[in-house]
Amino acid sequence: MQPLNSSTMIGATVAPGVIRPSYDRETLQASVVHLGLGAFQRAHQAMVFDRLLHAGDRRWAVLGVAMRSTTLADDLQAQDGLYAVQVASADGLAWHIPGSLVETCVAAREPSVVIAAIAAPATRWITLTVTEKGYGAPLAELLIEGLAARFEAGLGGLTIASCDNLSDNGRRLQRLCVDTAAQKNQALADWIASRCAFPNSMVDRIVPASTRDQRDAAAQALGLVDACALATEGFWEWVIEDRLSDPSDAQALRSAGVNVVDDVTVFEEAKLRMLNGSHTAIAVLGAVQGWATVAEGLQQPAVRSFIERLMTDIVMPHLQRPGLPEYRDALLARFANPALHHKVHQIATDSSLKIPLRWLPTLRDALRQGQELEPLAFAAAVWMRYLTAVDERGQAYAVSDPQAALLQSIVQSHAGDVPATVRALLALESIWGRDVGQDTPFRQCVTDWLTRIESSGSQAALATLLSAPHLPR
Ligand code: CS2
Repeated sequence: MQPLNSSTMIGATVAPGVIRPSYDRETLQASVVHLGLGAFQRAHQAMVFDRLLHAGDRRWAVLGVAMRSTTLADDLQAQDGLYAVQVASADGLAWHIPGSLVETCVAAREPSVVIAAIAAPATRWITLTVTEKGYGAPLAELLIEGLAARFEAGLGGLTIASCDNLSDNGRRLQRLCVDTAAQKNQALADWIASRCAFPNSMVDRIVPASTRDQRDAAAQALGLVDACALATEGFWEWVIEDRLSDPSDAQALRSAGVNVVDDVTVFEEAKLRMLNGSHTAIAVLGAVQGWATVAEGLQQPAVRSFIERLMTDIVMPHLQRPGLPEYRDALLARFANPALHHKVHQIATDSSLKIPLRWLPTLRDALRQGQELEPLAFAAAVWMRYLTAVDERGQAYAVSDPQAALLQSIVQSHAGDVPATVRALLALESIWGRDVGQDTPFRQCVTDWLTRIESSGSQAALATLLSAPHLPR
């Protein structure tokens, strides 16, 4: 079987029904630099840009930059930036080959390529999916070097759009860039602040990491070997703040289905707390109980009821996005999509950085207003059980988290003493804040749940949680 690339794709070998670029890719020049090449951007922003290219707007071709790892970038380069995406919706399966990714590179291996791309006259946008832990000095240095070259060449500013699951993501990135630049060159910092636009944005599409099965399915559907094939769901959403360096981009994005709004806050809060908050709860519970995927967990009525209750009773009362009951029901259906093999351990990765964004705001609101928070206290206890790195069937697993060593040493040093374990973990202010971590009733609640989980298992503890009367809706 031949590999997927520009010439094999054009040949008659690709199976009928596969949507592929009908535009000329040979002469496309990248005008978007994407930092954080991975599965998510390739099934989300890259497919939006592919729509714009299909519509004849040639300004959305992408240079995909992997921050460190070389495999994906090199595999994609060998395939001329092409890869297949299996889209699994209620209507069935469809295959797309987006064409917007025209080049790839690796920031750690060839930083000068990235800097030159940021400084290239044709570049108009930088998009980022560098994950929660990516917003530090190395990212800022890379961006600043590119932007400094742009500034010195007298070129225009850029739209720099963070597409990570962080609240206020655009403003955070702006502060990081402007503050870092100000330490070197105040004129550059002023230019970045005034000429570059950092829109807040909310991006949503469930995109599991690519698997061998996925690549086999792609080979079957395409008749070509695709080392970079992906699977995703039909649903996608991109809500972006109308704060763009070129204001006419708002219209272009809208034509491709992007929601360009004055304020993304209500969308971002709903997504982080409902979708991502539930995801993290499902992930740690799944890891502890030893099931593999989100969909597998949702098949259990108790897990489904838990997540439904978490969203309805605890999270929704503090949100403003319109149509929340429908949003919740759609999420439950998305989580249960059997075609998505979304691994719980993938989502449990970096939980110490995710909890403050996904659970803490809800806990804060609930405590402030004296409202119920039992399901999130249960989830917090499950996370603590997760840190032991052995599931309830006795299988060991790795806790993948930048703070894993600290978290696991806390759990080990207090083994057998639940109140001390809970006290020590809740004292970590970077995760629980001072207010929530030091709240005595909350601590008591988490202690009770962890005691139950340790004595009778998470399944029995969950049954107890669900047998308590529901709050009036
Ligand atoms: C997930 C997200 O891995 C995770 O932490 O919660 O990647 C989630 O699938 C996306 O945000 C969905 O838009």
